[in-house]
Amino acid sequence: MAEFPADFLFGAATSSHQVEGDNRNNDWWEYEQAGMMPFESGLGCDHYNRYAEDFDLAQSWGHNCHRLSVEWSRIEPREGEWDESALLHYVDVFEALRQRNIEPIVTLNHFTLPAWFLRRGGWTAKDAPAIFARFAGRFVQQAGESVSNWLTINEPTVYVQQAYINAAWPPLKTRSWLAAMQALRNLARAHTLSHAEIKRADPDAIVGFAHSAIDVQPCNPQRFADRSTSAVRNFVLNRLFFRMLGMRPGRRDSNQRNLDYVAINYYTRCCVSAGPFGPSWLIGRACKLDHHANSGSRSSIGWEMYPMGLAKVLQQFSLYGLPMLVSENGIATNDDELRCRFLGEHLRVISDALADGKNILGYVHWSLFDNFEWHHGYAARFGLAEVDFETLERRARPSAALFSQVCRERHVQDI
Ligand code: IFM
Repeated sequence: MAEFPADFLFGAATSSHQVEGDNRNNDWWEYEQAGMMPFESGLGCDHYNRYAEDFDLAQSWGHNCHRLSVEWSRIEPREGEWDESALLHYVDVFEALRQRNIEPIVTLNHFTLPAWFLRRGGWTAKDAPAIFARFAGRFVQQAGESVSNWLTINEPTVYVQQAYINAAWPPLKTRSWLAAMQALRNLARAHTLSHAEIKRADPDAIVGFAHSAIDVQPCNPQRFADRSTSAVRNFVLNRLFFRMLGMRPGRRDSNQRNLDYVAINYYTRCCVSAGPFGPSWLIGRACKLDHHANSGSRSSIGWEMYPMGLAKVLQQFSLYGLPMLVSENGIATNDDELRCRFLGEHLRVISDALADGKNILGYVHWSLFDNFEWHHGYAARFGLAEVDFETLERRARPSAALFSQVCRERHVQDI
């Protein structure tokens, strides 16, 4: 039987644009209204108004932490103009969690940007890091009293890929390699500056950023070319951003300067084969996986279930010598039995890692309930609770009960 310590954090995550609804001042909304995105977020899950009942659900399931993000475009709808009612809203949201004995883990930027910020160049603008840090400092000072666990930015490497390489998210750029590098560098700087601002406001706070970790493997380990491209891809996807923060595996003292813990969002693996010569030759091509004998079940958006990869990324990121938090992990599926299996297998990997001496603070499942899955719209169902998008009614899935049992009993049985 796999065990978890009494102070281990167990909870679920959401993000503002995916659940709040009616986020009219951000880049996504602008692009959605202009017909440039495949789906519209609309009313979302109306979490902006229903947060109290949603937190009742989390409390009833025994969650002791909850990860959510604040919507910068509500708080600063025009450059330099602050909306008091939005600030007070988030103060109430954090208080509502505290009243339920749920520790808030708050992300300051989860992909969406105020429309004005994107118009002036988004993350590629020279002064973007300073502007974000100004927002972070002011928000934490004015609304952050009941929060002591912050994540500055969600998945910077995913953001730059989707926004500047794949043309999937605003500003819909294709293969703009230079802009992508500029944005990534500015995101790293934004993290460092806002980390300092948060610490100035609350020296006891713990501050990280959420990293999208992927287990990168060579498609054919016997082929030198596959091994080389997979090493390069692993560096680009898993280590480059940490390097931009000045972090090196194995150097705890210098690593602690701008990061208090490593937050890992883990979903799947990627097998890489060397491709034909071209701009992306160095990072190779992700193979389709079907020809791998050990290929696992797929989510409704095609991601392979691969719990062993979580063990590998926990090992890889433990080398930074900081505590780790699994800040997202979940599966898009309508088959809740598969979700139960996914949960059980990933939780067992975490408890094995704990038994092996790894310093893991907690596990946060993505997501509390079904929500707006970006360019996949509302069809990708990640929730512990199902949402009926006609009535907005939430219905707990069996996986919510299974996870609840783990949260309460602090162990996971074989499923
Ligand atoms: O829904 C997203 C989330 O916004 C960031 N991490 C991955 C999730 C599933 O795709």
